[in-house]
Amino acid sequence: MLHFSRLAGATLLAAALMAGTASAQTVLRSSDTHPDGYPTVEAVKYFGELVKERTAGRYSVDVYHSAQLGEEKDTIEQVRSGVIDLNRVSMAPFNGLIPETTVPSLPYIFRSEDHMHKVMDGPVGDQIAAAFEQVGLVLLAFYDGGARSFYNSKKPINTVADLAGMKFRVIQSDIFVDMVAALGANATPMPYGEVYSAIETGVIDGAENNFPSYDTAKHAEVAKFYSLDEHTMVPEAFVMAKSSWDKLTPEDQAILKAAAKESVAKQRELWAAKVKESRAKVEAAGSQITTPDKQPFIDAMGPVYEKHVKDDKLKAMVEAIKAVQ
Ligand code: GTR
Repeated sequence: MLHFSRLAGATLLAAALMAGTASAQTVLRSSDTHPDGYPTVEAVKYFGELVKERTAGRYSVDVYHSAQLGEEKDTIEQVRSGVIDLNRVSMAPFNGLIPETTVPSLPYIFRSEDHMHKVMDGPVGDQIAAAFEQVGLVLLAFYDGGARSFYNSKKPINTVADLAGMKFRVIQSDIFVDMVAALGANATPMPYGEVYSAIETGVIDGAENNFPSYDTAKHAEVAKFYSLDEHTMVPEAFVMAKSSWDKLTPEDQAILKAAAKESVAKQRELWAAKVKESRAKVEAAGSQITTPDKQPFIDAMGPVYEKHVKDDKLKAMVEAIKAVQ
């Protein structure tokens, strides 16, 4: 009898311990400036589902979309210090912090989306990913951010000369400031969330972004002239705090890496569909899209390359990108 109850007790204890382990859950918090449903938000959610499934619920991901945790620059600091675990941001705001991110942010560095994919999926992409470690981050994935183009509330832009003296909000990166200056216009870096009212009140004439951002941030409502100059194709970055990463076992790290990789294919699919949907939506709502000859825009970019591609490492990266067919 005594023996039996001891056994029962031990079984109960083991069961309790197992239950304890099974219910030990870590929720990883992830930030995104975009609203729910946006391809980057959905891709990170998909990543989270895979992680939850493959770790039997030990890890899950909560996506704080719509800049609930702050504007991009602030959330970059939060993820670096480990206040948040994950972050999906453009690569451009990293330009001042991580020199290697300069290269894919350069104007007209990519010939096409296909070229960009080949570069980011290849050795140059690996080199850029590795550089994130310098600032306390682990790069989990590069996502598509399409091509960025100018839009404004004043007039259609068909030539570089049409931009003269106009005022554009740019993403917080010196490359973007210098690019706009090289085109004869004025740049004001400001957080994404302030752009709508800055255009509406006339503080700026316009901004620059891809169709899904132009649409979902409602900038199309206040700036109906969209000019397809496609000046940059800067990819998005999905990063994890090194401090959160280091808490994972090597097995769990492998699970996260694989899930992130799978989320890239998903994001690219969602992205392609969203670009079409957003373009159709803004056109139906009255946006006027012009398609300028890109060559004069490309020709104006010399000073940007001279200033931002100075050291041998970056020069070699630019050459390596050009050589990718
Ligand atoms: C979008 C990008 C965002 C943010 C935004 C901006 O294209 O996906 O992460 O950087 O542009 O211009 O601030």
